[in-house]
Amino acid sequence: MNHPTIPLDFTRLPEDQMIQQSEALLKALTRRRSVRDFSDEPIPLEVVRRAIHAAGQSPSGANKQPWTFVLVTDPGIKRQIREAAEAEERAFYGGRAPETWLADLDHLGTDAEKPFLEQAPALIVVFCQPRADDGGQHYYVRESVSIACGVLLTTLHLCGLATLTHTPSPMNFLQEVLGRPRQERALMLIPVGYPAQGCRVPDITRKPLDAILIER
Ligand code: IYR
Repeated sequence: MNHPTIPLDFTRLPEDQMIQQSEALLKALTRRRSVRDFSDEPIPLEVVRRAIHAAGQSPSGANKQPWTFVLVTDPGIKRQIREAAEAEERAFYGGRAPETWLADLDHLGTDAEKPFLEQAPALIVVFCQPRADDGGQHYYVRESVSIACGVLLTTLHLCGLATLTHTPSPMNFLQEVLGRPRQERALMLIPVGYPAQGCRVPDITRKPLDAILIER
């Protein structure tokens, strides 16, 4: 066993600062909402690139970092993505989805129309790499990439940008439209931008802490 190590770069915070920070982050994250009505106003793309860089710091199985983020701003590519996504969504809403699933979506007011795929100034398509380019094995791929998506959504929110996690299913078309290698699989499509003027969101609540936390 001879693996190289370096000293951990860790900042020990005073307890009052830890508490303050945890309260501030909870407050900020309580205000994150999925947005489906975007302004077409441009956003600072360097913020998005840096958020992707931050997401790339996530832990991953055997540190294989099995993710690719494709940042799409080209209107022609956005239109292609919208058209292909809406074709899948029409099949979903038009019969592929079970009645119970559609009933569960009713309160969100979603349908097969996805104008946000063109309105939002940027789309981030997150791909999983089940294997490396050279055929090497990757591990816990969906877990790893999902963690990176969480970091990405959180970072974008804290940097003042609205997002949506959109998952048209199946998402194979994204691989084709974006020219990604065969082994990559799209996991999530994330429109990013400012909310449209007067944007409204579904009236939903989150579970209270005592409904999601068990302490032993
Ligand atoms: N992918 C579809 C349907 C949909 C599914 C779930 I689960 C949602 O939380 C929201 C929507 C769509 O994007 O409309």
